[in-house]
Amino acid sequence: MKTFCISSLLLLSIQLFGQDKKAISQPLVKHIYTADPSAHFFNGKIYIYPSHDIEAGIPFDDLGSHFAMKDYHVISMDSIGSEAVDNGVALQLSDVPWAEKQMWAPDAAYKDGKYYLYFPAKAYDGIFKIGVAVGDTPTGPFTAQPEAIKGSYSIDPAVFEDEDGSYYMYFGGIWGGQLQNYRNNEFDQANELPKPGEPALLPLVAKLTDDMLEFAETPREIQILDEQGELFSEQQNDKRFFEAAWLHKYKGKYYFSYSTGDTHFICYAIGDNPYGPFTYRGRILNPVVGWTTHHSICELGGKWYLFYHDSSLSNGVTHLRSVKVAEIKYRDDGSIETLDPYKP
Ligand code: FUB
Repeated sequence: MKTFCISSLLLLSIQLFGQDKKAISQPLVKHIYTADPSAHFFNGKIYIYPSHDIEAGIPFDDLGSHFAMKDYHVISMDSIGSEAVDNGVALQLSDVPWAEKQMWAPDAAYKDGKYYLYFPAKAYDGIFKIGVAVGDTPTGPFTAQPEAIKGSYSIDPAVFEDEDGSYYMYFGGIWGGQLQNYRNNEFDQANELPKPGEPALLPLVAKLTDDMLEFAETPREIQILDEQGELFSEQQNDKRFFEAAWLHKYKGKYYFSYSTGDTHFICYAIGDNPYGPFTYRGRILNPVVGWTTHHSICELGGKWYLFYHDSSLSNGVTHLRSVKVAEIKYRDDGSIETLDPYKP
């Protein structure tokens, strides 16, 4: 995630273009800024695990330092359209021994009576890692493990429970998310983004241990292929992975979805197992107001919903976003209809 001049241009064009357009959804809560929603249906209720955006007074930079979040709140709803309740602070930075700053996009999972909150943050060496905190209820409070997950790195964890009871974490994000500094799971500051014609960087997946606290295996790259079975190149930035991974299953197929970052789309690719490869199928969400786009997908009462964010409430301030929800529709062939977040 990164902010630079082109982002202002894009934002402006969306706002100008959007003068006669109306947002298809309103922020779920307006008393705080929330972003990066990971939605789950636990015990008959909807729980949303978002980032809690704040104005920390940190100047914009290309590393996203102005995304200086310090805690997590869990939002709950009885059903789509009902009141969204802020359940207060579920975990704060000062209670995470290994983390120094920037609590970015989290996710949560449930297993055997416990709830697990997964979150990225920068450790004291300036490197993003992914941590886990454990709670007895979906809204916390959560108690952080003393150390980050061994072998974890970068940002945007998304945890998927498969029907056989296995849990997998998907993660990774380039630019501010530092994925470009890794090759074969090893960090080297000298590593950079691939050149335009080279294969784009890929997201990672790792199965979790039975206790949900560690990786059960070395993270593996996830291949996202075009229709010819080729990997996308770095310059195919309207289709290649940037950040914000999510995995859901629909009619026996695995749908891997993600943000393209600097082109601001939420795209998806379909595969036959949790490790991929996944074949690109299209866009789920067109660009929103604000530079970042991030989402989750959840089935509720037989309908499918996209939880996403935009910066409309803050009049376009990139790091002050609001979580929204809209229904998505599948076609008979399993493809997803692209959602336009603003309609005439
Ligand atoms: O909220 C901080 C970062 O912005 C997230 O980790 C990215 O996915 C982007 O939404």
